Order: sequence, then C-alpha cells, then structure tokens
Amino acid sequence: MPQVPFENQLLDAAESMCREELQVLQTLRLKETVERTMKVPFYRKKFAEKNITPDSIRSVDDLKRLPLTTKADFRDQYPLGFLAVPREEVVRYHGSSGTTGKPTIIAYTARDLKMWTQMCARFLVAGGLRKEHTVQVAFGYGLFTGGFGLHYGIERIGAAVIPAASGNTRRQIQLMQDMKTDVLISTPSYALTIADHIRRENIALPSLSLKYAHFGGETWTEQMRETIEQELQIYAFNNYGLSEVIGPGVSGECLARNGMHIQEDHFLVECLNPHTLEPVPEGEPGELVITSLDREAMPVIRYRTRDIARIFGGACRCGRSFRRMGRVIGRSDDMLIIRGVNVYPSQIEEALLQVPGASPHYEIFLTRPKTLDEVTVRVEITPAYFSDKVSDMTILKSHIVSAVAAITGLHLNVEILAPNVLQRFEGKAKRVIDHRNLKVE
Ligand code: DLL
Repeated sequence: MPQVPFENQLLDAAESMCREELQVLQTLRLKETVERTMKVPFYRKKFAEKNITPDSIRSVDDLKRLPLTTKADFRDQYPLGFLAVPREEVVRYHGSSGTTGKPTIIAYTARDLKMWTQMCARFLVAGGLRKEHTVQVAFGYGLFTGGFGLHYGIERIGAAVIPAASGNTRRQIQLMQDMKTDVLISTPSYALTIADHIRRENIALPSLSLKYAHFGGETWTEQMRETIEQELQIYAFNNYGLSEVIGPGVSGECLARNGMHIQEDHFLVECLNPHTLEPVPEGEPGELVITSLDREAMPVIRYRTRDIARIFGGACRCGRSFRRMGRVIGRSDDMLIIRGVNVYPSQIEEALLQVPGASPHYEIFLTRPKTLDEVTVRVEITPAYFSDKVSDMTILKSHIVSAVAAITGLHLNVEILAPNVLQRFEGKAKRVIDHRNLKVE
C-alpha cells in the first residue's frame, strides 16, 4: 500500500493517553453508564437479575457480568424504550433503516452530539483531513447517521463541507469539478459507481481535484481499496460505526492505514466468539460487542454488532494509544454456509479482484433447488477485457473459479456478464441476492 503524503496530527490529547490512565477513565465511565442505564426498565430488570449496581463495578473486567443487548431488543423497545433521559433533553433523533419492519430510533442529547462531532473530527484528522480541504459528503442526510454525523465532524475541523447527499452521480461529479472537491465521503460502493460513471462518460480524471476519501458503512476489502484508489487516483481510508451505538466515528484509520483506532475513551469494545460468547484470543476474529461509556440519551450495554473483525493493540506510528480493529470481514448473519464451508461475501470479493478482467461489480446469487444451497457468482467483465470470443471468456471464467477456490476452498458456479448490466449503488451495496425462500423469523 502506498504511503500517504501528509503529516501526522492528533486532534486532542486523550487520543494518546497512557493505557493505565485510560483504564481508570473507562472504569469511572462504565460505572456512570450503569447508573444512567438504571433509568431504562429493560436494563434495570436485567441488572436486578444479576445483582448489578453501579458500586459493584470496580474495573473494566466487570463488563463481562453485564447483560448483552441485541438488535431484537432494540426492535422490542421501539421507539424509545432505551431512552435514559427525559424527552425534553433530546435534541436529535436518527434511525437505522433495517431490512425488516420498523427502524431503530437513536436519540441524542446536546452533549451526545458534541461528543459525536469530536469523535468524527478525530478520525477524519487521523486520516489527513485538514482545515484547507473541501469535502463532499455523499451520504444520505436524514435518519441515516452517515450524513449529519460526518458533516459536523468536518465543520469542527474547519474544513469546508459540501452536503451533496447521496445519489445524482452526474451532479456529484459536476460539483467535484466546479468546487475542486479534494475529499470524498461515501460508501466504498458509491465511490465505485462514481468511478464507473467517470469512465463511461469519458470524463478526464485531472478535471477533478480529489485526493482523499473516507469510506464506511459497509464491508469492503483491501482489493477494493486498491481498485478504487487506482480508478480515482486517491488515498482511501476506512472508518466504522453503527447507529445503535452512535453512528460513524466508533473507529477510523490513521495515516498508517493498518487497522482503525477504536475511540476507547468513549467505547469499550469486546471481541467475542459469537457462539460461546467467550473472548477470542487477542488478534483473532470475533464478534464486536460494544458498550458506550459516555452517551446520555441512549447508553448501550454490550451491544452485539454481529460484525466480525479482529482487535489488536501495540504501538502505532501515529502516536495514538487506542487499540485498533481490522476490517470487518463480514457480519455473522451474512455468513454463507456452502456445502458445510463458512464463506463471507468479502472473501469472494477478494478473489474476484485478484483476476485481471473481473470488474468490482458482482453479485452472489443464492438458490436452493432442493435441500442444498447453490451459489452463483455473477461478475461483470471490465470493458477492456470484454470480447465476443467464447474461448477468451471460458479462460477468464476458469481463472475466476480457481481464484475463488483458492480463497474459499469451494468451486462455485461463475457467470460472466457484459459490462454495465448489474445494478450500481448510491448507498450501501446489496451483493447477496437470496432466492432461497428461507423463512425469516
Ligand atoms: O452505517 C454508520 C456509518 C455511517 C459508519 C457512515 C461509517 C460511515 P448503520 O446503518 O447502523 O450505521 O450500519 C452499521 O454497517 O454494523 C457494519 O455491519 C456496517 N459498517 C459500518 N462501517 C463499516 C466499515 C452506519 N467500515 C453497520 N466496514 C455495521 C465494514 C461497516 N462494515
């Protein structure tokens, strides 16, 4: 990966505090969080069952005694069952759309918003955002936390923000050209859509001034980073977050681009085996379980994110003392079990992007003709490789089958498609098309 051309900078001193000092702060804040959540009937009941009181929290190790919270709990408590402050103290609501039924509503007090702004500003500064930049935010502004969350972080730094919101790709590119936008903020798949549009419309890349991008909101691979960086001639950074615990800003990459620093003064993040719920050894992938440490309106205890990633410590050359998380490999509920083998969609993406001629536009099509799942990987060819010679296409297909087999151990069906036939995305991509007619509970 190329070295990024900017100087390291920290936004505030807390980012480099020593681990001992951090633990003291975390313990204090965990106690306060337990106290605050006593106002939420859901938690009060669970604490009573386990004899938990704020005074019984003596160190961060006591975290493991606390109850877990799931997405289903959020659904059951819709809309405001998790509110820990009087309604008049709420100054903003967001929500996550969810694929089924009602959204999850997230509430913020004025202090929550201030803290969230600082968290977003921190990771943006870590990833090179400076006062002199012009930043285009191509996330939805609305219930989704992406738009507003990043927006205020950028303003906090003093950079200029263009709240372009998502969609209308032609206008996005026009704005980038006219306003000399140097930083793009979006999902990685929307950046691909933008790159695709630029290529199809023969827009000269030098007419854009883009240098950096901060991508988040969905799983993407290192191979996808390389593809987007090459296509747009930029440096791309990863950032992670989720609505239930605040929105974007939970973690983000620094100039070393070796993992995302977790904002550990605001969140305790555990990495657990999703089946046994025991901690996995340091550095091994597990499910991230997140506890907020200073949220007021909706503090959350041990939220099961379903996101699978690894967490590791150790010195980083940026000087931040916060531990890092690796890329999210996938969600435990996105994992496919094909002929007994566990496969994440991101592994298929990693394989595809290693094959010259395979484009980053793909989908994973699932069917269940009888009792077993069948998977077809449908991938567009890049325009440069597109040929009507059957033999060329057969060779390309066999390369893709082998690349997928090398990573997943499975020989999957591969269907090669002409360029521009698959759907393009403006927000989060939908890569897995499930036609198995499985019952959803
Ligand atoms: O996507 C918050 C966000 C907005 C993060 C913008 C970063 C940038 P939700 O809609 O609640 O919130 O979706 C959260 O998205 O549990 C992950 O599965 C996934 N996700 C978010 N960031 C990343 C990332 C926002 N960098 C869900 N890599 C999370 C992989 C990510 N997955």
